[in-house]
Amino acid sequence: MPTVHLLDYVAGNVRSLVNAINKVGYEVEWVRSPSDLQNAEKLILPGVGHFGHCLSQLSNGDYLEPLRQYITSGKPFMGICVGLQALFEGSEEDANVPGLGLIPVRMQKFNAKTKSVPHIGWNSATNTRVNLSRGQSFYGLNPNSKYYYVHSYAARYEPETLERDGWLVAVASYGEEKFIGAVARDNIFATQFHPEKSGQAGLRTIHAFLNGDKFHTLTPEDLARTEEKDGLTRRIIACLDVRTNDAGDLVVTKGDQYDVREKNGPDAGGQVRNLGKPVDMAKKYYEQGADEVTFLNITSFRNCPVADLPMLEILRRTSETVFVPLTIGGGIRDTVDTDGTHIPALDVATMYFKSGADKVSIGSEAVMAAEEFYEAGETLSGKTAIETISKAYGNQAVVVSVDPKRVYVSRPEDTGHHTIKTKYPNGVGQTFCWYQCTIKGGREPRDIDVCQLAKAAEAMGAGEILLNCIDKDGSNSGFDLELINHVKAAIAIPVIASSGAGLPKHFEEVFERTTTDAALGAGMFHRGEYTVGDVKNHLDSKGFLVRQFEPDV
Ligand code: 1PR
Repeated sequence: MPTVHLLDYVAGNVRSLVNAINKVGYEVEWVRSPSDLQNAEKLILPGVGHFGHCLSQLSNGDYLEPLRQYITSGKPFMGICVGLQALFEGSEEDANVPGLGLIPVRMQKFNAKTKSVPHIGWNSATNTRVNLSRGQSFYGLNPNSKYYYVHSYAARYEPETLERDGWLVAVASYGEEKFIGAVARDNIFATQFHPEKSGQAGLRTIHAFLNGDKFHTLTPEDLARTEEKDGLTRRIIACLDVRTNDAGDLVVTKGDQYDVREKNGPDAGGQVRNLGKPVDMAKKYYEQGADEVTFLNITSFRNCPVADLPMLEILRRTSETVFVPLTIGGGIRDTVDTDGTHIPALDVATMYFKSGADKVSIGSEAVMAAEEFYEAGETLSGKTAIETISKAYGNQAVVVSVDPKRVYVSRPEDTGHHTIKTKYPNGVGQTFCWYQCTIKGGREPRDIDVCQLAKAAEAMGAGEILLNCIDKDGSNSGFDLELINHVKAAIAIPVIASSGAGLPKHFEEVFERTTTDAALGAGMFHRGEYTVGDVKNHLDSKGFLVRQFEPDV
C-alpha cells in the first residue's frame, strides 16, 4: 500500500483519520520526531483543540522549522482543522502565539450574539471559481456536498484577497459570516472541516489529495446548484442506548421514561429490550444519512477493567465503517479500576478518543460538578471532568447530557428554580414548572434545574448540550419544545434536542418552533418505523436544508 506520513503532535482522535486513509487505499506512517519529516513524501497535519496549544506543541517538539522546510520543499501537504489554521498568521484564540504565517490573515471568533458557537455541523465548501478553469473544482470538493465542521474560530473570507496570492479558495457561510472552508496552492491543501468525518464527500477529498488529483471537472448536475443550498444543514443524530442484557450480550435498547424492560409480549416485566447490535445499527444509520451517531452506555460494566470496556471495542469497530462524528457517553468520570488504580476522567476520555470517539458525553458527573460550582460561588475548580477534558481536547469534544424531568408548581415563587409557564398543566391544574436534573439514569433527582446546569456546563467548557427529557423519552409524542426554548435562551453553545421523536414531522416541529441546533431520535429508528432518510426527506420537502447521504462510488 502507498503511504502517507501523519504528524500527530497532540492527543486527539486520529483513529478516524487513519481509518479514512486506509479506506481510500493508503497506509499511515507516523512522524515520531522532527527528522522523520525528511523521509515523508506526503504529509498530513491534523489538529484539534486550541490554536495556541497546537502551535506550542509543535514548537516545543521542534517541529516548526522542519515543517516549514517540508512545505517549501514542494511535497504534498494537507492540514486539517487546526492544521489549516496553523498556516495562517495567528488567531484571536491565542493572540500571542504566531502561526506559520503562510497566509496573512488571522482567525477570528464567530459572533456568538447571533448564533451558537462553536459552529458544529455539516456545511458547504464551495469554490470561489477564481484561479480555476470554468466548471472545475479542486481536490474532490463538490459545491453540492456537505462537510463536517466543528470550530469556534475561522478565517473570514474577504473576496479575492487570498486568490490574489494564487490560492484556490472554498467558502462556507455561518449565519451572516462567510469564512474559509478550504484552501490550496501549489503543494498545499488545507480544510477547516474534518474530511475524515464527512462521509463519502470527505473520503473523496482525502483520496484526491493522496492521489495528487488536484483538479477535476464538475458534472452539469453539480454545476446546476443553487446558492440557497449553501450553509449549515439541520443536523439529525441517531442515538443508541447500549447495555448488557440478562444473557450478558451487548445490545441496543430503548426505554420509556428510561425504563428499558419489556412491558408487553412473552418477556413482559423482565427482559431488557433487545433492538439489535450496536456496530451494525450504527452502520445502518450512517447509510441512512445520520449526521452523527451517539452511543450511550447506560449500564456501568461492573467488574470490568477500564481498558477492556466493551464500548471501546464498539467504537473501534464502528469507526472503521462509519465516517461521521461519534459520541460516547456513560461512565465518563474519575474511576477506580478493578485493581484499585485511580483513573481520572481525562484518562477515561482519552481511551474513548483513541478508540474512535470524537466527543464524550458527560451526564451524572456534570450535575455533581455544577452543584460544586454553585456551592463555590460560581468559581471553577479546574479539576472537573468537563474542564480537564475540554482543556486537553477542546470544548467541541465535550457534550453534557442532561436528564431533566418536570416539577410542577402553582406559582414561580414556590421554588427558587427557573420556571416556565407551560401550555400543558398537570392533573391538578398547575401551570408552572421547572425542570429538575437527575443523575444515575434518572433514578436520583437533584436540587438543580436545567438552566443552572446548562450555564454551569458552558462555564466549565462544555461545547454542546444533549438535552433529553425523561417525561418525553420513548413517548413518540414529539419533543418538549418548551424545555428546548427555555435552555436555548440560557446559553450560547449548541443544543441537541432529544426525547420524544416519533414521526418525521416532530423534527419539522422542533426546527420550526425552537432554535435548536440539532435533533436526535432513537426509538422510532430502532423499531424501524422511519429511517433517518425519511426524516431528512420530510424536512427537505418543508424547505429545511439537510445533508443527503452520498453513496460509495
Ligand atoms: O451519567 O455520565 O454515566 O451517563 C449516562 C448516560 O446514559 C446519560 O447520558 C443518560 O442520559 C443515559 N441513560 C441512563 N439511563 C438511561 C435509560 O434510558 N435508562 N438513556 C439512559 C438515556 C435517553 C436518550 C434517548 C432519547 C431519545 N437515553 O438519549 O435516546 O430520549 O429517545 P426517543 O427518541 O426514543 O424518545 P453518565
